[in-house]
Amino acid sequence: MSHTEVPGCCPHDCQDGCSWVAHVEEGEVTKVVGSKEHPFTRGILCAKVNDYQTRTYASDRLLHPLRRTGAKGSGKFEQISWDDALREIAAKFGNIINDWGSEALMPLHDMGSAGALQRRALMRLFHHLGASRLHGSLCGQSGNAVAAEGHPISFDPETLAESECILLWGANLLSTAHHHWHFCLEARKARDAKIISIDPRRTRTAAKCDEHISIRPGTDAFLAAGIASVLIEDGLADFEYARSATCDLDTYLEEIKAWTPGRVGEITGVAPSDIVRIARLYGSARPGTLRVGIGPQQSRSGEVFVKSLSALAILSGHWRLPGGGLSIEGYPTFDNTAPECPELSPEGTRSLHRGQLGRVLTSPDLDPPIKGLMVWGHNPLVNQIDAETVRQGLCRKDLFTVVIEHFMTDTARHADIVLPSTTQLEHFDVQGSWGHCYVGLNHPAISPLGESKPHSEIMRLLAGEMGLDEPALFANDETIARSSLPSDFDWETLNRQGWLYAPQPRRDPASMGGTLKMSTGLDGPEDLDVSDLVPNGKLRLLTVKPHYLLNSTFANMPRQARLQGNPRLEMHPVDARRLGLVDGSRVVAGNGKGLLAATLRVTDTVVKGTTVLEGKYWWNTCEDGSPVSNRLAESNWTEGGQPTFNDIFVEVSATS
Ligand SMILES: Nc1nc2c(c(=O)[nH]1)N[C@H]1C(S)=C(S)[C@@H](COP(=O)(O)OP(=O)(O)OC[C@H]3O[C@@H](n4cnc5c(=O)[nH]c(N)nc54)[C@H](O)[C@@H]3O)O[C@H]1N2
Ligand SMILES: Nc1nc2c(c(=O)[nH]1)N[C@H]1C(S)=C(S)[C@@H](COP(=O)(O)OP(=O)(O)OC[C@H]3O[C@@H](n4cnc5c(=O)[nH]c(N)nc54)[C@H](O)[C@@H]3O)O[C@H]1N2
Ligand code: SF4
Ligand SMILES: [Mo]
Repeated sequence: MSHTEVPGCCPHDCQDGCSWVAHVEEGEVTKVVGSKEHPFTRGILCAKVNDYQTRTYASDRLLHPLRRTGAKGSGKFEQISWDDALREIAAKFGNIINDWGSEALMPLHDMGSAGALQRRALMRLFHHLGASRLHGSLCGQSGNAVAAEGHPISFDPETLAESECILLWGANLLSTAHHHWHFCLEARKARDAKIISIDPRRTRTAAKCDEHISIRPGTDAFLAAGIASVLIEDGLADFEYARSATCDLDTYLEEIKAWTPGRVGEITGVAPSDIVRIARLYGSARPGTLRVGIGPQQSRSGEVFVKSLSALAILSGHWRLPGGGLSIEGYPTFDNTAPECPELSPEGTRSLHRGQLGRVLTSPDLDPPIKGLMVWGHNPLVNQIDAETVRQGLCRKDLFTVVIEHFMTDTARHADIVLPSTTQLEHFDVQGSWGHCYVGLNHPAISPLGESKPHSEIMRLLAGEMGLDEPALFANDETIARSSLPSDFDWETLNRQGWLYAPQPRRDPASMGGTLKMSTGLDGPEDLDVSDLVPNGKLRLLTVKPHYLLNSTFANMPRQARLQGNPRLEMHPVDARRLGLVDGSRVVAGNGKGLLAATLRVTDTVVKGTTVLEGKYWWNTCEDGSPVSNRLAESNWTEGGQPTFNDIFVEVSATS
């Protein structure tokens, strides 16, 4: 019996960037196992991905090109050949360019796959055609905006093991990046580190921490200011370090002075004695670390949140030591942009924010309007803000949409042409990471199922069909992959092993030459009324990452869907009592924009005034209403461009 083991990596949007080994028996993948040698993966994949082969072999997998036959969204399609699909797409794109100009074409991708080939390669074609470019992100954009001002927000996460106090600030590691938890445990074991969760929910992670500080969402910047004021009061601030790194320490100190633990407690809901205690623990650790998640960035206070934590980390001086400072992301040496060949895009081509699809597709002012859209690795109808506007945009009769997918997602249902994409077991790819310092490489374990194709091949075929002759559009996979790596990179080891450690040098705030701004622009305490934070009597709806799903990926897989369970809204018993709602009943959360249907779970694990939906479900998951929270979200972005997914305020009532 033939047995092979093929090194590969998980393609998904996750900071752990695992490496795996695919076991192939008689040409069929029987299991995928986490790589034992990879220092992050340590032999274990997560509960979402540890049966990845069932995704590849799923009976509802898309295996042939499809053409829409019913209304957009109806899900009615007919099977067509690749030749017909390519001919039709080439002709439509050609006509759009002739009639409306190249910028009327929009490519749209997110992190369904993180690979240089699966995510990036197709952009070569669009850049060469002069299509609208993309910028921005749906994720971590507040952190990116603050990093763009010069604030370091990352270091090698393996050095977390050297910390003496880790504040997991809005980061639910045991669900969202559980391999990072190893390094917290190492710090606990070797240095007796205290691990503290600051989160509006007692998450799986909070339950394993030394302490959980429950906080009102959106008030973290005040807590950071309160902790800073205690550091100053108790002589735990490192003014010398802060002065060397920044240009406005005095303004910051003036700003912080007013934020006494008492005042901060009123706003955040955190007891003043806890604020003082945590500040002392954090301030006297050598070093202390802020490990910060993405969830709290997804509201209008996103940038203030990140800035205030960066200021706190600078004030503490913890950046002086490895493992100390502020850690949101982590990167290997890997150029994500190069495989896209951005130089092919004509100078002056307009750029569109990838997280504003609803606005882009429906705005009467966009000139030229988008007439041709190609989406891959993204399910915008669930994941983009103001999903109803996205739906209206995707339903436009004059919009030609191509979706490249594994499954008939809500977004794919709105396509004119659906193209079947290979899964990670069927194609070659290479990827960086946004959580650690390893590059990953993926070998195909089996040939593509059905007529599915890798995206790099789709690019080459489409370029040929369009009669283009730019050589970059016909580059082979290895050439595209290697464009993301330095020329002296040890390709041979990466290729054989499937991963390679390639850390970037540690960059701390002091290395910025005293240019950083610490001041966070917080209003003074006298200007703030707690009741301003949540409109009268309403609850803030927080959407948090599901343990068994990856955003909306896997929501259609039977095992993951069963484990995740039906959509639930969690609510504190005090709120439930006030609203006359009982555990287990069907409820609707509503606001002026829409309704969300779910089952109520009454639990004191969530902070009062908040209701939590764990998960991204497809539109038609429940018979009595949709559980898509973005249907209730206004089209809003922070100044730095982060969609404010968590600024949804709702009334919750029993289903009548
Ligand atoms: N299992 C699983 N893993 C995933 C994903 C997934 O969908 N499922 N998604 C991946 C992606 S795309 C991302 S971006 C990462 C995200 O990883 P995380 O940032 O860890 O995940 P979130 O659930 O968005 O937010 C983390 C925590 O922030 C808390 N939070 C929300 N608002 C606030 C606030 O105002 N203040 C504070 N202090 N806490 C707040 C939430 O209660 C939540 O427990 O996870 C990745 N990994
Ligand atoms: N309300 C609310 N909205 C949010 C968030 C939130 O917390 N709350 N989180 C935001 C965040 S942090 C993020 S990152 C985004 C995530 O938004 P998306 O990136 O849209 O996330 P997914 O739901 O995982 O959708 C990825 C799609 O890619 C497909 N896919 C996976 N692998 C491949 C492949 O190899 N080829 C192709 N063609 N397709 C593939 C999957 O089937 C899936 O449909 O959502 C954002 N939206
Ligand atoms: S989703 Fe994350 S934790 Fe799970 S296998 Fe992939 S990289 Fe690892
Ligand atoms: Mo994300």
